[in-house]
Amino acid sequence: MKITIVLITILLAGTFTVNFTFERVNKAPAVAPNAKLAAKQPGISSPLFVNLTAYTINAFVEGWNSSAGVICSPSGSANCNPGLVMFRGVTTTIKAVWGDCCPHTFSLYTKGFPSTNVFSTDPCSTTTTNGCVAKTIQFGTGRTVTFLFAPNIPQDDFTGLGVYEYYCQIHPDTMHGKVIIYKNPNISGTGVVNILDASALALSFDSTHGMTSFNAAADFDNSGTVDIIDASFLANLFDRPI
Ligand SMILES: [Cu+2]
Repeated sequence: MKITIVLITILLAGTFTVNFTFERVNKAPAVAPNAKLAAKQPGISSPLFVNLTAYTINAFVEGWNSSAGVICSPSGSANCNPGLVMFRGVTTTIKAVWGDCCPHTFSLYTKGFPSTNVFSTDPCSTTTTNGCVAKTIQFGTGRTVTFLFAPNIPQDDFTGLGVYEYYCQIHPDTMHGKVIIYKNPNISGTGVVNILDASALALSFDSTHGMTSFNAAADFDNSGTVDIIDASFLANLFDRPI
């Protein structure tokens, strides 16, 4: 009975969301489907959504997705330095578009890494635990660079979402946002968030780590419990390719 209710809830929510909320690629970016959850994370606001695994972001000294002469905080646009959403193990494509006077980089750093310690000479490694994880080349006039990355966090340690800081290494004070990382909602590996994934979540619903029914893969936010937050997250992404 419980499983049936959860499944029906997910399907109804998913249908509603797909029909009324999502924007397609090439339209103006919409607020991410999981924006409410993301916004609860400290320092994260206005996640952008192009499609589930692709973003385009504009590089200005004043801040990512700002514009020349408009510093992101406090006067910049609402989408300045947007929070980006990624999924563990899923390759995300970020196109960084040069926008102004100066060269930039798009660079990922570990959670909480301070802007004062970011330098263009920093070496980057995907195995680093305190510093630069990966970066693009410096890109200047007229250039667009494409950054591909598949995060390997969060681990199944039940300490919450994975987080990276993204910086321009040349302008880290102003060009700084957050990447938040969920586990892949496509548990079944079919390439689409579908009924198989909803079923996996339903079977584990209301369980906590340590219980036999607990499925860490369905604990998308890595909270240690498969709960309504995970169900809502899946519902928001239902029917989406990933
Ligand atoms: Cu820059």
